[in-house]
Amino acid sequence: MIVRRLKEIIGTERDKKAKNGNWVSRRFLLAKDGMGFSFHETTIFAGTETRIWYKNHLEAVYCVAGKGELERLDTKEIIPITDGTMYALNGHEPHLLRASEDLRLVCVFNPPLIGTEDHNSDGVYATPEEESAKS
Ligand code: 9YT
Repeated sequence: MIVRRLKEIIGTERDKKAKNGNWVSRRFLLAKDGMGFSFHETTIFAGTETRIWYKNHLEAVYCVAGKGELERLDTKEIIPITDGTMYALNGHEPHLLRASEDLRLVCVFNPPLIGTEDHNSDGVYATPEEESAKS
């Protein structure tokens, strides 16, 4: 059994800050934990817009606090995001994620992240194999 607390993660390698400064991701479970998915708490900072396209992953997101919106780049649909909203990117949908207040999101990825992933200029996370080969 694995038990982890946020205060044990902050400041460690599981505490990943985006290089563009838009978000911080506390990665409670990663590929090396052997669960078959990774599990994160992400804060998207107020006033930011993040381009995302998880072409190599499936992601489910549950908002527990804050306000924002997701704009699908394929359909132009705008989806408001507040406490209690869940969305699942089961079609690898490219999108923009905007926060008007700090958004606190619980996120699950399949395949699991290895831990060092950050978005490239298209908003993509590398495959686990590509990401491992970087270090
Ligand atoms: C919702 C989303 O994908 N935000 C970007 C960070 C990501 N959730 C992560 O790596 O934890």
